Amino acid sequence: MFNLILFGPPGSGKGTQSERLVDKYGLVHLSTGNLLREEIAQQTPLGLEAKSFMDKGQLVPDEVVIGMVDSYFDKHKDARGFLFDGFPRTVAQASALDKLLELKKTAIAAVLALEVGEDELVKRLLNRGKTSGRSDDTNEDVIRKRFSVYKNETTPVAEHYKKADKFQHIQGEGSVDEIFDSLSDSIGKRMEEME
Ligand code: B4P
Repeated sequence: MFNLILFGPPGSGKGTQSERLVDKYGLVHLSTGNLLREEIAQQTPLGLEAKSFMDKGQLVPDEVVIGMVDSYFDKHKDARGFLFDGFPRTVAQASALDKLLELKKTAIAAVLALEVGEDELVKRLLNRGKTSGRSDDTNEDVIRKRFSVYKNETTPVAEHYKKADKFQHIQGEGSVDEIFDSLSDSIGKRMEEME
């Protein structure tokens, strides 16, 4: 299996690039943000709980997210590999993911981190908010809150993978095509190393 984590702050292009990468490499896309928004759309109890956190720019509790990932794994037992988008977002989620992958006798192959400046991120998210209907993208205070949560709770996840020498920075500003090419170069090299 080839398992990849796309890492980066809100609005850095994880969702945008993931859609293309899963097509190119035949990976299963696991976006916790998308899964949570599906739960909200279906008005499930999990979705209603998640919405109260997401609307404030906070993270959804670890146990909720980890449970959701676990059942997604069960539904995709034959996957050639996963692309994790927006997960893990805390060190507890990263440890849980290590354990889930260990049970499948596999591990993370690479963590690619999209680097984008904060002003550009705010611009992208407010712009998306005009058409996406996402309540977490329309209010600049909520967007800033998401950045502070990212700094405090999610950046420690990078250390978790840097220790294992699996972490690489990718320039996340530029055209979607340019960034896709940089990501593909890194993935290609990593796949060769693993052969
Ligand atoms: P997510 O759905 O993961 O979304 P995101 O971080 O906001 O966006 P992403 O980086 O995917 O940006 P995108 O490509 O769309 O999270 C939403 C919320 O869900 C979180 O705040 C949290 O509450 C909750 N949540 C999710 N996962 C969780 C977890 N594991 N634990 C706890 N809570 C969790 O790009 C953004 C915009 O930029 C788009 O409009 C796009 O068109 C544009 N764009 C992309 N690339 C561009 C480029 N190169 N140039 C210009 N614009 C670009």
